[in-house]
Amino acid sequence: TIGEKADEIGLSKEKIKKDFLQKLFYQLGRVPAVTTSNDLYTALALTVRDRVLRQFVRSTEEFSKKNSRGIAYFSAEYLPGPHLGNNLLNLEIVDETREALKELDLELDEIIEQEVEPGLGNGGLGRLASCYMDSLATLGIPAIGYGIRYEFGIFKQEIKEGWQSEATDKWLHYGNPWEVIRPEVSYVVKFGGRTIHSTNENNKYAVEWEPESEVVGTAYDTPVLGYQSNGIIMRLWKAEATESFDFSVYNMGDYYKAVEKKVRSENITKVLYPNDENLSGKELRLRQQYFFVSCSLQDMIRLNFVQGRKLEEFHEKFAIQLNDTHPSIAVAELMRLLVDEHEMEWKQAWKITRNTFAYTNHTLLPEALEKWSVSLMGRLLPRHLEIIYEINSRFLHELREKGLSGEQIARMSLIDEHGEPSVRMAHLATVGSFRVNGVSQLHSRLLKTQVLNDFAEIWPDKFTNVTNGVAHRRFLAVSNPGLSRLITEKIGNGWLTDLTTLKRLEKFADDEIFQKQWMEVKLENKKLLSQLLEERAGVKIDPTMLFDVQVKRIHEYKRQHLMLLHILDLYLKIKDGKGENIAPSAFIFAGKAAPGYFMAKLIIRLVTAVADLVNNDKDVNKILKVAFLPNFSVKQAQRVYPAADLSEQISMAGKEASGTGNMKFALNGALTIGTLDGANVEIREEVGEENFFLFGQTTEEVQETRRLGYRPSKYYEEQEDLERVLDFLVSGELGNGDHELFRPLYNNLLQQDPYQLLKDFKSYCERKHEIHQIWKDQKEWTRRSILNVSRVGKFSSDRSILEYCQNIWNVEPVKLRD
Ligand code: 26R
Repeated sequence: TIGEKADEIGLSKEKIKKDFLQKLFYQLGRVPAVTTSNDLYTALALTVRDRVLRQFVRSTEEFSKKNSRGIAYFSAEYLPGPHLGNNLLNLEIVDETREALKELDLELDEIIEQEVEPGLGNGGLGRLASCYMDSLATLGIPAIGYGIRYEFGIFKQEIKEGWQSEATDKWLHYGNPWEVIRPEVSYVVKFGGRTIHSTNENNKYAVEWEPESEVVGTAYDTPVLGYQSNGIIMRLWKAEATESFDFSVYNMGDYYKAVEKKVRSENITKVLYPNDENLSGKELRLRQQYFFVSCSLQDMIRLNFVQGRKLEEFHEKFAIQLNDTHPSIAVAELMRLLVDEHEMEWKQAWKITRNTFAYTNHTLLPEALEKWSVSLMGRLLPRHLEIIYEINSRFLHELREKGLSGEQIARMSLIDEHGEPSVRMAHLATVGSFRVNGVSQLHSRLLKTQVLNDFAEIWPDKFTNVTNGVAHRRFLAVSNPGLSRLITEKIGNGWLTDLTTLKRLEKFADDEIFQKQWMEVKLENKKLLSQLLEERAGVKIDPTMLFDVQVKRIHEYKRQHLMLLHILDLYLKIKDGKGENIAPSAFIFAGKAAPGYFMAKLIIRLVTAVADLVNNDKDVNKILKVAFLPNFSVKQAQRVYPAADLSEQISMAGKEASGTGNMKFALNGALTIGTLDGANVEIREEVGEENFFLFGQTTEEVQETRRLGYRPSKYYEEQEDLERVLDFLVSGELGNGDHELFRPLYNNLLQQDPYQLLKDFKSYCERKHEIHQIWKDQKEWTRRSILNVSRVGKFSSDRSILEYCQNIWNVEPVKLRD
């Protein structure tokens, strides 16, 4: 019977309870009477991990029988979020576990709360990698996610006197029950030194790399479970010193100096770099990139041999997806391994390399396009620089043969000769890949017509699009149980594996009973978020207010300050007694600023200043509230999306490659106010333009505005409301009477306004006004909310991964079942 089977494989309530107590006793040395909450969490995590590993081992066996092409996802960042709740869902033992614990007088949700998540990424790019791991596993694709096991993840954000301050993220402090160390899976990685070119015994030209130092990378595996059975691994590398870690010092016999160097070599995987910061010259970052790429490629070559295959077939058996350019040194490293270490001819090695890699671009921002100075690369990776020069010289030769102009050839070169010579990593990735993709239709088009236009012209077929998607099991099923239950009651649970079945909700959009249930679920979620905001931000919010939310990294291009200008406009109108049309609103912000990004930090300071002003003003605080939720993370995100009424996706058009928060909000029934940027375009297309609040210039209009010589002060002069709001920034009424505090923001907006807030301000406010009128008609709002959810089936990462399979990797998903 099913019951017996569940018991046998450990999925019954009884078995879970028994194992939980055993873990508590034998692995932690505790009995239920004396435990800390962390003991309870660890015991449960270990109980669940056993079951996860069982599924994982089964899938690995299945995969090796199938012998299909394996996918290696190379990403410097992952943001898996808390594992426990997600794994329980995927094992389908949420209820059994809840019951088992209840019998011990324990509350599952409280235990889940204890988990400290791995913050091994910055934001969108890292979270996308983890969404893709979820879908790869669920769809049964033989895949492995390679990355770095940072000892300290993204910094912990605290708010002190209104400012962001950073603390180290000690996520491993209580141990990590989800990972399995593999000491036997380890590789040596070399750095620095020199290359020796010679002709060997067989009269064959050979290059030897004599490094200055070496480190060892050791694998730490975290199983990632898919829904209902499959499991793949995320393999993260940790750096350790080798025995003979430093030749120059070691040979000198200076033991303590050598130990010092040893410690330094272990620094490689110490800490994740926050993005948006000026990373040029950050040697350690290049070390990190090369380190994890080299370990991963060596691991794949080993696997290739273990599976009894020839190196010549490498590209047939593996595809490597480069998550942005961060791992793009892999192109040169694979060439080095094939040519130098495995003595393959250059031409053949290049053919294999170009048929192995595919590259995903995630940003068009010029300051985020990675470059490494030739001098740094030559010092750290002398052999790779030679290989890059060789790739480049052959490539430029090809271009000359095609008859391209000298100017165009210089633009396409892997080496940027303007100023300090540097290697353009996006060019290396593009030349070394068989496919290049952007992450939304708009972004892929801009990639082809602007940033990589020269390449798209010579290789039109290389370029493609895969619109991002999100793990809806985590961002709906796990994080919004109320809505999930309601949806499943209506249309069954097919949406868990096929999100497009949400379409079946459409016919209930006008059903008044269903609308009422829908509103009740939202209200419950809003109550929970209110509690959290009271605890963490000290702001009391009436859950019946319109929850107007912007959560994402803080960056000028995302324009958090546009939302703030609008809030101040409402504030001033209420003070003038002209607030009658304003719907009671809670404006909720969260997100981290890169520690070295002054403007972003000032924007956070402005949020807290506006919050102080608004929340403490008796004329206003019945109508408006403002809150900044500190330390945004996957865990926090899971509590925010379910409670949002309005999703703010207001970046300047052409700047947000895709956005993925936009999808998570819509999936949880928030309506969107947004520009025609990134995936907003496609969300609007899906939900219908009448159900999406559009504002602002298009990408083309933005570019035209700039071309014509944008003068932001024109809008200040022409629009009284705008003038008043901007002047208010430096009136001394914000930030405890300090006139100068927000002056840099004020000056920036009036003088440059690179993201054209002032130009879009008017249309933003108009849309907001309309939103407030519609909000007053709760039935209409709810109808639109239901329609939004029923039409966002496209944005599951399952769909994205299927597109990668079909259009890029050329693999078939294999569904494995019990
Ligand atoms: C090189 C360094 C400065 C750096 C810059 C930017 C490192 C990392 C980044 C993060 C970028 C690449 C990123 O996270 N991009 C985001 O990727 C998401 C997933 O595709 C998109 O949804 C989002 O629009 C995009 O900003």
